[in-house]
Amino acid sequence: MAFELPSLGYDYDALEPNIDARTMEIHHSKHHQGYTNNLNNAIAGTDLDGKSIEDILANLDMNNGAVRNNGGGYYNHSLFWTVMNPEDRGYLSGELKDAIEAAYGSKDEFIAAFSKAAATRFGSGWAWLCVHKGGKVEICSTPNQDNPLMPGVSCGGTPILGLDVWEHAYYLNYQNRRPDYINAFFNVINWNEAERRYAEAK
Ligand code: MN3
Repeated sequence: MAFELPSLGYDYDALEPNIDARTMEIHHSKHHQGYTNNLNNAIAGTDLDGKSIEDILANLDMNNGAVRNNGGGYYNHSLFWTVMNPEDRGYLSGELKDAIEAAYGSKDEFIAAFSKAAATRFGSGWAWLCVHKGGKVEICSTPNQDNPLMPGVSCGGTPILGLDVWEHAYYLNYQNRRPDYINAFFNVINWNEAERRYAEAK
C-alpha cells in the first residue's frame, strides 16, 4: 500500500503573513509530493512495503539513502503541517507546559533554545522538540531529512514539534533571513496538536 500526500487541512494562504501562500503551495504540492513519490518507489517490492512510516524509520538501515531521505521527508513534512494551525492555535498548557518549564525554565527560554537550534543548523535540516519515555522533553536538530526516530540520530525520543529550516521552506518570502522565519513560526504553532502528541508519546 502506497503512502499518500496528506492534506494540509487548511488553505495554502491560511498562514499568511507568517508563511506565504506560494511557499506553502510549492512546499506541499512539489517538495512533499516528491518525497512521497520517491519513498513509494524506494520501498515498492521490498519488505518495507506495507509497514507504517514510524516502523520504517525506527528500523531504518541508515545506509539506505533513498528510504532515509524520502522516508524522512515524508514523515517530517507530515508532522510539520499538523503543528501549524491558522485558526485554532491554542496555547502552551497542561502537561506539556509543565514538561517544558521543567526542562527550560519558562516558555520564553524554551522559545530561545528552540530558535537557537533552528538558527544554528548549518545548511538544510530541522529543529525538533522531542519527548522521551517518562515525559522529559528535549530540543535537538537534525541535518537533511533525518529525524530523531531514526536509529542513533540526534536526541532520540519522539518528535512532537518540528520546524523545517531548509531554504525551500522560507526563501521566497524571507530570503536569507532565517531568524525572521523562525520567529514567524511561533505565531502559527498549533499547541493543541503538540500537546496531543506529547500525551501520546510520553
Ligand atoms: Mn521542506
